[in-house]
Amino acid sequence: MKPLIIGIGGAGCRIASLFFRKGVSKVDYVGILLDTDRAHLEYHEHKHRLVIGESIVDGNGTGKNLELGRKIMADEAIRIIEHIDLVRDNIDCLLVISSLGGGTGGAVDVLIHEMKKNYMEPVYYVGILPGGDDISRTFVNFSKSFKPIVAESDAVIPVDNDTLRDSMKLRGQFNYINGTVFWYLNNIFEVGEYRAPEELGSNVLTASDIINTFKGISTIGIGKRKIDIEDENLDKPEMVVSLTEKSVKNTLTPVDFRSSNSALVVVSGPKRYLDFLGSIPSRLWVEKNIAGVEVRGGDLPGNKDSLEVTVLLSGIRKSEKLKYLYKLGESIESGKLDASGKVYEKMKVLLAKIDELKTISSDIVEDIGSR
Ligand SMILES: Nc1nc2c(ncn2[C@@H]2O[C@H](COP(=O)(O)OP(=O)(O)OP(=O)(O)O)[C@@H](O)[C@H]2O)c(=O)[nH]1
Ligand SMILES: [Mg+2]
Repeated sequence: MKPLIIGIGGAGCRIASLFFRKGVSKVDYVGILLDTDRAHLEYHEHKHRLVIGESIVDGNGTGKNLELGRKIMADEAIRIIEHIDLVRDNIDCLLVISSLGGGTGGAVDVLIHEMKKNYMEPVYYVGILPGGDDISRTFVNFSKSFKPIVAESDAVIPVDNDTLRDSMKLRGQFNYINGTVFWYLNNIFEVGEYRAPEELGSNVLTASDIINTFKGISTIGIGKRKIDIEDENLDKPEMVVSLTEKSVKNTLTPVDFRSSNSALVVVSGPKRYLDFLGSIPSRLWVEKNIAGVEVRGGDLPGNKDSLEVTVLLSGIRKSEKLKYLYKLGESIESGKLDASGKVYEKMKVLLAKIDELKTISSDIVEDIGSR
């Protein structure tokens, strides 16, 4: 499946750039990078770059000012669409990547609205959630940007930096997280991009399987296991099921995977591991464990020394983390929470409480939607 990737703002451009590297994927990714910050944009080598809002912020970024970002996005939407048209070639979808807490990145609903008017292909969105290291302004921006972006996009994948962070690392967290985001998304986009008959499993997925699955709030999970010689005698379908269970707990943002409406599983690994039942055990397990009944599955023989189960979960109705961040942003904005205080400390305490109170979790989409 070939997306046209649009990286916006600091975080969005850094993640999008990973897709434009040569030889990292079966997919021939195309796209553009946009930022209000000239210096940040010039750092990237990609050919198709566009500084936006120069007449307003003179290439200096918005400084987390969402109102400014919105004004710029509205002024520049048509010019951006013209640039998208320059790289648009045989694509299956458009994918916008940005941070939900940035002044530039949080303003993309305006652009996505314009894109939906111009293109037949679905428009997906990947958004970085604010987290532990961020200033309170980013939480406020998130609570203002999330709902309009969900409303404009065909599907949204939130990315939780706090979950994906490597606790062993002191530096380079963003690089590490961005690499993970690339890996997870690329596993899904490689579906349908077959180069040789040997790559075709017994159940073959195509781009339309993804399009039919991918709707509303979504996430991707991966369960992976290196294969040892001793593994050859183990029960392979059982191994696939256990990696599936791992994958739904190992997603880009913590969600209640059981509340998903649709899902797609891709099982990849050495052919001999897929010959018997392939992705079927994984698909059946997901079917049994999510609310919806729409589950698609396929296998990708080929690669490597490991068995990998990638799950795309869509139409998610519950995520305590999203709900919590949304409320946190609102509380700071309304002055209920002291914005100068250490947001993260409070967040940790509250998250612990939420963990205890999981039973009173309610529907995030309806909850946010009813405001
Ligand atoms: N995963 C990830 N998160 C990032 C990265 N850079 C910044 N962030 C997060 O993104 C948010 C800040 O957004 P930026 O992308 O820097 O903001 P922007 O879209 O450039 O908007 P401005 O306010 O105009 O600079 C914060 O929540 C950061 O923690 C990155 O490279 N990777
Ligand atoms: Mg910036």
